Amino acid sequence: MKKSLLFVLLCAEVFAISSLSLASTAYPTVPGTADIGVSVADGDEALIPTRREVYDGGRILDISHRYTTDMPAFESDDGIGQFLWLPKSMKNGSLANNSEMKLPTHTGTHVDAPGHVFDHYFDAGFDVDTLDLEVLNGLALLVDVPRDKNITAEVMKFLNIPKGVRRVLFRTLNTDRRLMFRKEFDSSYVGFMRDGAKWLVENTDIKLVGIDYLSVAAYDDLLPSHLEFLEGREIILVEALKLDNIQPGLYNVHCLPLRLLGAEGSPIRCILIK
Ligand SMILES: *[C@@H]1O[C@H](CO)[C@@H](O)[C@H](O)[C@H]1NC(C)=O
Ligand SMILES: *[C@@H]1O[C@H](CO)[C@@H](O)[C@H](O)[C@H]1NC(C)=O
Ligand SMILES: *[C@H]1O[C@H](CO)[C@@H](O)[C@H](O)[C@H]1NC(C)=O
Repeated sequence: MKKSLLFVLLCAEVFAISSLSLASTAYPTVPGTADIGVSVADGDEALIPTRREVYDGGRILDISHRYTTDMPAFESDDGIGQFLWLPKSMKNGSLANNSEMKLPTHTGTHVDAPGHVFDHYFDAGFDVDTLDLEVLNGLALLVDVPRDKNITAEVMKFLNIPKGVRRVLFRTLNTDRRLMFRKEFDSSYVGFMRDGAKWLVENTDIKLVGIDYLSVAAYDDLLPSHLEFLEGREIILVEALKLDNIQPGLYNVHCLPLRLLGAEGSPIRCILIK
């Protein structure tokens, strides 16, 4: 098993090198922050908040996308639009600022629960509150997928992910194309074709499937791939991860959804720790 894991890492390395130059424009610019906050002078000092993608000298990597009005929404050209309001503000005489938010649960970096595509699971209550935190937290492999294909059974075989690997973050052409930083939804994103999803379910121990655009399923196999993954109620899908500028390899992943009773999706904060 060790030997084949090494092989995966080596393969991943090769693809990483080819994608490195494309991804290197991602930082230090922090997309989506231009319209948030203005630097305010407080006495002599300017108050400028820090926004980061990595913490502790690179040990902790934030792989969640920042929620912004211009982030893409599924099948929309307009982005997610306004999602925050400030019904109580200090400027308006309130003691504190209290904002409200409204957004679809499958927005930005998010998780899918079995009720997403199975109505009887939804009715039975298989919501995001029932997802296994052990699956969502632990050793994870970040792999680079060949850039010229969707994730088919053939691609899954080629990736040769060893038995025993339970969490895999699939980095694809979506990251190189910076699709999550574009307001317009793009249906040509890379995702799992049905046979790729089925192959993963039948031939691997993977229980957490992470991907770098709004859906793990390719647009052409949207429902079939979701059905393959979620039918067994063991696999957790984490979508729209931000995987730019990270070396492929093993990390500890930590993903925590909100405990939304009755919801088949939830925004999720995911980080990697080296
Ligand atoms: C301030 O309060 C008024 C009255 O409740 C409301 O109409 C207005 O929208 C508020 N303005 C802001 C900036 O919250
Ligand atoms: C992946 O599939 C989508 C349709 O779901 C297609 O538009 C796209 O070109 C495919 N990507 C690659 C790299 O084959
Ligand atoms: C909170 O209130 C302050 C002062 O009224 C205002 O400048 C600020 O914009 C408010 N906070 C947010 C998050 O809008």
